[in-house]
Amino acid sequence: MEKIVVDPVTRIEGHLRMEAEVEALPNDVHGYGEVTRASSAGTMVRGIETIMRGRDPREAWAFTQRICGVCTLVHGLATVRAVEDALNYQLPENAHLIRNLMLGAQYVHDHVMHFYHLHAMDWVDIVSALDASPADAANLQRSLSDWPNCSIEYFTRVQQKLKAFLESGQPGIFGNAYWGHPAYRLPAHANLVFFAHYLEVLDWQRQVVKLHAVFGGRNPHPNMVVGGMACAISARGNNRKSAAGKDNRSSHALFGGLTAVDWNGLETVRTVIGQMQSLVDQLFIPDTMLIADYYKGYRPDTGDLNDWTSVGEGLGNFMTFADFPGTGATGMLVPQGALLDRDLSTLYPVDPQAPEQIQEYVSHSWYDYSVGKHVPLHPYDGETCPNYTGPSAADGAYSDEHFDVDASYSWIKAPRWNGKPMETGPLARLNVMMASGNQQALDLVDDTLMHLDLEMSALYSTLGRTLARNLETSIFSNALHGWYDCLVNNIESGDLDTFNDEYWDPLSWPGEARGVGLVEAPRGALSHYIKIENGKISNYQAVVPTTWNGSPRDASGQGGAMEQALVKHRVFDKEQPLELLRTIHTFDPCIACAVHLAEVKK
Ligand code: NFE
Ligand code: MG
Repeated sequence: MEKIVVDPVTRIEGHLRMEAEVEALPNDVHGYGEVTRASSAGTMVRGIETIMRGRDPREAWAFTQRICGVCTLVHGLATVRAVEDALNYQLPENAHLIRNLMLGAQYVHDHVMHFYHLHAMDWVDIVSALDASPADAANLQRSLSDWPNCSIEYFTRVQQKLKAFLESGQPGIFGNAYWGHPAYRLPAHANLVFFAHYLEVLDWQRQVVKLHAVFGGRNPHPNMVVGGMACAISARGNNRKSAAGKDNRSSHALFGGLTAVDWNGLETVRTVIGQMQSLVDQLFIPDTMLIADYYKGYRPDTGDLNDWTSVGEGLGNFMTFADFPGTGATGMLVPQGALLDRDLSTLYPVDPQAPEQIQEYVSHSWYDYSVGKHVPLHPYDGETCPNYTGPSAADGAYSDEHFDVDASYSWIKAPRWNGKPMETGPLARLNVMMASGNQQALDLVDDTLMHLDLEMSALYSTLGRTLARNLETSIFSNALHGWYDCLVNNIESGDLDTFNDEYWDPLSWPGEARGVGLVEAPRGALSHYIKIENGKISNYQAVVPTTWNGSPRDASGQGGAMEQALVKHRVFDKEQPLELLRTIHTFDPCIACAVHLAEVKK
């Protein structure tokens, strides 16, 4: 047995190390080996939870939101929801609608960015685009959709740009990859099309973040507020009274820093929603289908030894938290629940407040618990006591030394639902939506599998996880229109309320309170747990999507979804483990989130 170590894994947020134990392939198969066991480690410690103690719960969101710079909104949202849960807040409908719009826009932005800028180069060989015929690229683009940039001249210019960039001697973001690896299957002109889209999506991102700026003042890290949204609506530019008779602007003066949303702002939001929809429909989904078409099935004649629709499943256990209130038959666009062993016939209820249901282990993480290293804790009673026990060089830097996975090897804790490791994220959501009868989800999956000539089992794989992320994006880009129309209807009928100030004064709070803030973040189920005593935070714990997906082993040795997903992967070249990156990236791991402030080395 040998180990392949990828450290750091790039094109992710934060610091991740993956180790794969590999056995040699049988003599009749070319290539290096097959993965028998894998380990994932978060190699950065964060201490957000410890700095929350003693703070005012109303300002907590501004700290937690800095947990991450990719999911720029969700931790702030989880915090305000946790405080609102603890204090039994009722929110005005407009606050829910604006939150839905901001979270929905985060999904579309984040998923599209992940695909083109973080994941695509696992499938697309940028350097090969230099050899492409621009005419073939133009033909391919025209066959995919009505996207306007499809001329031979356009792809000629893009190719010249790529050539100048690579010849500059400073290829920057394209400098360090496995270009030329035989597991790349796309023809050169398809690679050129993807490079063009890489650049186009950079520009698109700059436009679509404006939605967050309109409602939250800026992006990343838009403003939030406990009790609603930190934006006052100024209908047609005057101080119209809300339906409740309150002056909408003055109520916001309570917390300062307000953003005023006027009709120009709402028009910007409408434009952004349209830009999101057309990119998803005309670029993102067709490109996803193109990748899937090339990468389904075995192609052992090449250097690609894996069928990407059959490797990379991971656990087959999925969990979601409910989100997008006021939408769909159940009142939540994403329902809450758990599925085990791919069985969509039983959707188990999930209660994040139940101590026996959600527990975090630190058996193989660099933390101690006062109750003992192998006893799990529910997050309300969670503890963050770092205890780094190596392996490392004497100065604390990482070396090539392999982890001792029987001891502690990660800064990520190991959360479990009813003792089981669960996958969260797009594949979990799509499955839970299907299990709960969401027709759009069922149709999307049916149509896609039929188009690609694949069975349902193909969904539980590396390519299936990418399909799930990209397909669900159309559910959210569609839903944005409905939330926008509802908000505009409310405003036109005089309802300008975005904020409930009923419990703003801490003197109105009980001596002790606790609550959980649940969000379905782009990467999966997110929960923040808060305990409040005498107006201050007495304990705070965040259990994050990548904490679930990227967890190390628990007390009984069960690994997390990413560890499990690498098993059975065939690797062509141990110096270029492209195959492992393909699957790791399908989880869109975020280690900044998972371990929640880099510790400055003394
Ligand atoms: Ni830092 Fe995050 C999302 C959250 S993931 S990206 O989505 O919450 O663990
Ligand atoms: Mg945590």
